[in-house]
Amino acid sequence: MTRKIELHENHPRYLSLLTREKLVTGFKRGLVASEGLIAHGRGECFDYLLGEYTTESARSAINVASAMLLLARYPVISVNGNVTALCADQVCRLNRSLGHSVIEINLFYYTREREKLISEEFKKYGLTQILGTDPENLVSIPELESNRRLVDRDGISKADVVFVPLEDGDRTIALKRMNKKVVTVDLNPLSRTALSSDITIVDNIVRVLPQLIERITYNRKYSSEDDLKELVESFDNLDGLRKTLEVMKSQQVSVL
Ligand code: PTJ
Repeated sequence: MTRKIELHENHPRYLSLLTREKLVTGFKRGLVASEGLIAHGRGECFDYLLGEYTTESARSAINVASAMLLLARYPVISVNGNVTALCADQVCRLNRSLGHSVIEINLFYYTREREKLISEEFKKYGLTQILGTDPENLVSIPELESNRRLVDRDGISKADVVFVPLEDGDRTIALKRMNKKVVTVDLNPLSRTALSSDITIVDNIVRVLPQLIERITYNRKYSSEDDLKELVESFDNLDGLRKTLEVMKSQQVSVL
């Protein structure tokens, strides 16, 4: 039976419902793991506490992330089912705006079929090369048991900076042990990924990507290499997380 829901732009939760619908559609199409729906629900809950907007701390983290990605020798963008369903088009735009990055598929709940569907989805947006799909080219991340222990020899394995939105904690910590710089997007400021990354953008991935692309374009044009280095070196990730928690706390108080 086909289910039909009508979304009206003037509904107070229009954007949230639209995003949820993208996830559900992605699940039905086989892009998203069933666990991805649960992960999205957790994200929605933190977004609600945040007030569903890009905070000052998130804006600052986005700016620093743009600097780190521009300075990177070999940046890799890691994608999973949720990221694909929500914003494959924006990920491709991000990749183009950087010009020296590559995209790699890394699935926590790995199936060959889902990997293939995700790969095809990215091709729809003009991407010709996607890493992580050739078994001959995969190498193990040391000390990591999950399915994501395998990374591409030409991708994450040789990256200096990895952009890993909606990442699981074990894997982020493993990437740090491999001396990678890690930039993440995670609505939960208390997750192990948020706490162990170099730059954590606590915001919804659908709001982050357009702003990150805008900052990359701006900083490439107007900031010197020294300006970018200064931005990265003076950034304090834990301070940003503390400020975000304060926003969540005051948000709760203001509605009571
Ligand atoms: O496609 P796969 O198999 O690689 O699986 C992807 C998921 C997301 C299911 C997998 O990586 C997973 O289980 O992740 P976690 O450990 O649940 O972590 C996901 C984090 O992303 C959580 O802290 C959520 O709060 C957060 N999150 C969920 N949706 C969003 C989000 N953060 C930003 N924007 C979102 N839209």
